[in-house]
Amino acid sequence: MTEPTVVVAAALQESGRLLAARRSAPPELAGRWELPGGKVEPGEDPERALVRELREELGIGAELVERVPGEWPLKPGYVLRVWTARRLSGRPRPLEDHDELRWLGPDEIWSVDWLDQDVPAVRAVLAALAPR
Ligand code: DCM
Repeated sequence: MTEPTVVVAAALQESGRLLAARRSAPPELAGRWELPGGKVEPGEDPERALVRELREELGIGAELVERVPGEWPLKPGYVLRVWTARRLSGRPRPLEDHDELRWLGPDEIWSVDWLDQDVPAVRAVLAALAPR
């Protein structure tokens, strides 16, 4: 059995808002919103992969805070893992794969059309961010 390909994504938070990104490709995902991220390359550390993806896709420097517990199935052979993250430098811009970014306040989280597979991940992010 081959291991699933890991897709890593970030819950970037700033001033109590969460960054959502609207996909521009591929056609079947275009227009839907996701937590920004992408595929881990063979042999690549997943956390380094996520920092790389945030630099490539959004043009920002970021550091990961903690893994959000859980793992969510994407298409067959792919799983999604999520980390909370903090922006260190740069202002996010939709450089690759996205055509719009939005910082969502607590009341706006469900105002965008998240990819089906990202919905349980976003719920887990909210649970992880809830005041403890
Ligand atoms: N993907 C997803 N949810 C995310 C990030 C990615 O469902 N938050 C999916 C979309 C692609 C695959 O993972 O099918 C790889 O993503 P990318 O094309 O961004 O590398």
